[in-house]
Amino acid sequence: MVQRQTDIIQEQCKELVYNVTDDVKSSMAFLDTLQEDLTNLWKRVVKIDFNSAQSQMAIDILEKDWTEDKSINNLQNGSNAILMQMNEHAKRLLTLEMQTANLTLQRCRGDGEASKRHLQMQNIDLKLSQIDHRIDESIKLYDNHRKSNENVLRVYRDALANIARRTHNMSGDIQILSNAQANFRLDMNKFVGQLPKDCSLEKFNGIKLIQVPSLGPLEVYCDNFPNKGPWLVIQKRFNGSENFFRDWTNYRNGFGKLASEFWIGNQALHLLTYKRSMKLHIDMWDIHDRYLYVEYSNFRVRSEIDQYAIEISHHSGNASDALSSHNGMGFSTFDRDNDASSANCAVHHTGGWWYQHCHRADLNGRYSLGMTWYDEFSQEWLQLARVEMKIAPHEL
Ligand SMILES: [Ca+2]
Repeated sequence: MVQRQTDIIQEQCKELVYNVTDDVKSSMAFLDTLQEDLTNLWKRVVKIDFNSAQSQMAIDILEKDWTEDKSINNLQNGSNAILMQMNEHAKRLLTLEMQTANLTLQRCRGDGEASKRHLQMQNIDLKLSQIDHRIDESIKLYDNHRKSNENVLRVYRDALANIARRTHNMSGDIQILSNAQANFRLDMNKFVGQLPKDCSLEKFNGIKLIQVPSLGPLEVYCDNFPNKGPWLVIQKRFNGSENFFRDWTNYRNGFGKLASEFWIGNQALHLLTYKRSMKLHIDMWDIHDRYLYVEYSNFRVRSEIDQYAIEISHHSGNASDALSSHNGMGFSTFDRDNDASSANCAVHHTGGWWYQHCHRADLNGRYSLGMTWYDEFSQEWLQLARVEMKIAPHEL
């Protein structure tokens, strides 16, 4: 843009200079013409002077002859005619002098115009030099900006190239990690797939890792007592160290420690029992350390949609069947009242259980005197100090 404006100004200046130069040339030619005219006039004046001098000589001769010639009147007339001619010459001379003066005046004016144009040209030269100076500054500024922009652009391109390199390297790392993760997942699935689905192959008591369908690997406690196992322990209490007065979510997910007191969780219970029939064995020791047990050859827990309702039947054992009366009941916690009572049995008995109206067995009730079993054989409520609930596949 600056370059274009500069070109336009230079063109205008050149045109102006050309015009002024033409004017000066015209003035000089005009002056030369005037000079020539003056020279011609001067020659004519000199000629007139010469004629006047000759006329004067003729007059002198005539005056001399006048004293001798009697026809003086005729001479007088001739003299008058010559005087008239002289007057005419004088007039023409005056006129020429006036014309000369006018020409001189015009020449002076021409000189003034030339000076004025000379000053204008000087001003134009000054402006041109100022414009050149500004153009130089603009060009320098433009160069500086261009260099600065080029530097910024170079830095930006370098940064972009670095990012591209790093991204490329990173994408390689990501691919490696992704492959490693996929391999790990395959290994993990393979490993989990090889895990047992229960404790049936375990020969020793302890914490084992099994595979629960739809849940994945799960640590459980396997127990070889009694000898009709091995058993997968779903609940254990023996010292009241664990709080069993918990909400629905806690009972769904399970709580406690496998090496101590715990509840395996209603969701795991459902997934372990809903596809194949399991048997439930319960070991009980009352506060007098008397051992009792019951066993149900059919035990199943329904899904959460069915409130983890219990299905239980086919009792055996040295304690009577107190749990079949809970058959079909949904699980209840203090925040989910699924019992058959107008009261909230979970709140009333500070536990979570398949309460009905409210219960004949409450193995998750308050540890101190609330953990009970109604034994019809002895027709008494057993006050339990220790309980273990455990399951095993029905076919064993
Ligand atoms: Ca109720």
